[in-house]
Amino acid sequence: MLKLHGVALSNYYNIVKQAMLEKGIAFEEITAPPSQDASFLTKSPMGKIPCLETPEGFLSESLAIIEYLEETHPTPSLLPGDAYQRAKTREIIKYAELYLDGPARRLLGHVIFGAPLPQQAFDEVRPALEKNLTALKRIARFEPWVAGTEFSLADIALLHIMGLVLAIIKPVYDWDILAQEPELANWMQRAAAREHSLTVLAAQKKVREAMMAKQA
Ligand SMILES: N[C@@H](CCC(=O)N[C@@H](CS)C(=O)NCC(=O)O)C(=O)O
Repeated sequence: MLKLHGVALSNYYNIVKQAMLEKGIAFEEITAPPSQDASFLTKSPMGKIPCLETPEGFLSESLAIIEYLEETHPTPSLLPGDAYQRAKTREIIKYAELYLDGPARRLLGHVIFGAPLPQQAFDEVRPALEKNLTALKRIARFEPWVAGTEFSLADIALLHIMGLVLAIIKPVYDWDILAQEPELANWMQRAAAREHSLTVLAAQKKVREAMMAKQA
């Protein structure tokens, strides 16, 4: 059976987990935080989570993993049938990863682990996110799903990446993107209401609350 290594707090872990649930793939969850330990680096060479244990070996990088799952378990499909639309779907995923998660993550240590607020990141992240969200809106379709009429990997990726972005920018900037972006807000509500989104987000909330209780 496939084994998904990581922790439910991680948005990237949750992207892969939801893709597996949506596809009805049987898998086991192995709790493993990110680590630079030699033994973990043999599984995930950057020490990041998630990684997937397959019968042929380990795979890291969530996009590579979900593409593998799409090829090995083609139904139900989470990518459009048309090559151009498939590429547009991957384009949204890359935008979310590189241009939303990337900048927001610079403030993660402060928000999640109570590290000092890095001033340079504080000054740079909000303008970067404003620019990058404008770019994302140019390719997002919300018809009703982000890449078009079908629910896809782009919805899963954007849902969990936006979850991280919102959890960071609210406390740091008191910035409520969803109040400013009704289309994005409506889409997010729709995406978060799906059965498997609810399962994955509930598991994340449980871990987050346990962590906060420990820190208090
Ligand atoms: N590009 C990677 C990003 C994964 C990632 O950044 N995971 C975080 C947890 S959400 C992590 O492992 N961070 C620890 C680190 O960067 O060393 C992917 O798509 O899987």
